[in-house]
Parts: sequence; C-alpha cells; structure tokens
Amino acid sequence: MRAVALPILDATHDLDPAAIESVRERGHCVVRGLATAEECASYLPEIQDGVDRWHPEPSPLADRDTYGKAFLQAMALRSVHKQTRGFVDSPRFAGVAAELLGVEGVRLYHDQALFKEAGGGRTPWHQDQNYWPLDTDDIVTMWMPLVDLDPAVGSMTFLDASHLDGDVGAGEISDSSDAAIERSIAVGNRSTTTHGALAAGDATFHKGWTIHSAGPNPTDATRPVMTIIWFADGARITEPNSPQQEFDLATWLDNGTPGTVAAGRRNPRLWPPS
Ligand SMILES: O=C(O)CCC(=O)C(=O)O
Repeated sequence: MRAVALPILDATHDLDPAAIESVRERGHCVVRGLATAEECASYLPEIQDGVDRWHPEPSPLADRDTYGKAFLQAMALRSVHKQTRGFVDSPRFAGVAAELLGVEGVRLYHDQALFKEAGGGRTPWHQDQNYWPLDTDDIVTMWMPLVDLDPAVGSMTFLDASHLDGDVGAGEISDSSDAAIERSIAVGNRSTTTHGALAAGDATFHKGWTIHSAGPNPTDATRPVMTIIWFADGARITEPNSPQQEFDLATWLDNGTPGTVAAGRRNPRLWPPS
C-alpha cells in the first residue's frame, strides 16, 4: 500500500445562499471550488484504485446494457479502500450537504465513483430515491469531477423542480425510465438545466427525487467523478418496497429494522463532526 499524505478536507466552505435557494426551488445546484484541483489530484489515484478493484477486467462496452455503458460504478470505496476515507468523510462536503438540506446533521448513505469511460453511453433519465428505504426526502447527492471536464462530456442535466413531484413511477435506471421521463417532459413542457462543464473540485448537488440524466462520453479520456450521498440525521428506515430497496437495506443500512433510526455502521454521522 502506498504511504501518501492525503489532504484533510475539513476547512469549511462559504456557501452562496443562492445555492440553498436553488436546491429548495429547483432540486439541484452547483457549488464551484468546493475542493481544489490539487485536493482532487491527490485523491484521484486512490479513487482510481478503488474503481480498478471493483472492475479488474471490465467487459467491452459493446457487450453491456444501457446502464452498464453509462459508467463503471464502484460503491462504498470508503469501506473497501480506506485511503478514500478522507474524501468521503470530509466535514467540508458534509457541512455543505447539511446546509443545502437545511438540517442540523447528516449521515452517510454511501459513496460511489462513477467513471464514464471513453466512448461510454448516456446516463438515462432516472430518480435515485426509489432505491432508498428511508422515511425522509432530505437526501442529497454530491457529484464532483476529479479533473476538469471536457465540454463535450459536461455534467448532469436536471429536470427543474422535479424533486417536488415525488416518485414519478419511472422505476430503476434503464431505457424504460428514460423513455417514460422523456415522454412526461415533452407533455409537461418543463425546463431542464445543466451546469455545464465543471472544473475539478466543482460539484453539483441534487435531491433524491430530482430527475436527472447525463450525456455520453465521446472523448478518448475517462470522466472520473466521485459521488457521496447523505441523509438527514434522525431519518428512519422504511419497509422495503422493491428488490432494489431490499438490497439497499441489507447493504447500506446494515439490515436495520424498519421503523428504527438509520444509524448503522456504514452510516456515520459526518456533520456535525464528532
Ligand atoms: O454520472 C452520471 O453519469 C450520472 C450520475 C447519477 O445519476 C447520480 O449521481 O445520481
């Protein structure tokens, strides 16, 4: 194992009140300069290592389904590759998440790297929260590129104010969620927003029900993105309503009992720091 001194990401970030308003009203926002390019560059090899462990021999893109073509997904790096912990447990990031949600404290749901490979496909429209057996809508995901993004790849696209729609019934991320949401956007004539090509250390945040997608990667370089999901401290586990929620309950919520507060060993409270 490499012995590298990784930066401590604890200095607080002075959050623009417009970002809080944007999350409240549109379900997403961008926060520029949340990490420095140097901080991202320090963690990138560790996060890359975690992705390589999850995907030692990725199958050819052509052999994968739409979801598989969208990115290499490597979850809970914090647990399997401890060098990533300084990034995932960052009080700076968790503090921003709490502020954006307007809650006192947040716990980790899980982290995941989403590396869209060269030639990788579009990320279909979907909602995240239908995977999560929790009784709160105060859940937010940070999506942070670890290098400057090529404008041809860009960041995510959000359907404005869709966090207020709740579950639109599009189901898990797939061609079918994509088609269902495309149809409803066309019918509803609703606005979408992308925050464009972000620099390393900029981040978008979106709420659990916010409908979102991302473009393909037509470049010859991988798009390395790290994501972290937090929920309001005090949220309770709900009865799982699908095989996906059963998986999440067992995997991310330590098989906790429905009705109890979600505070398992994989869900440390990251804000306020202890
Ligand atoms: O990175 C992507 O292409 C999509 C990410 C996403 O859907 C998410 O972070 O919820």
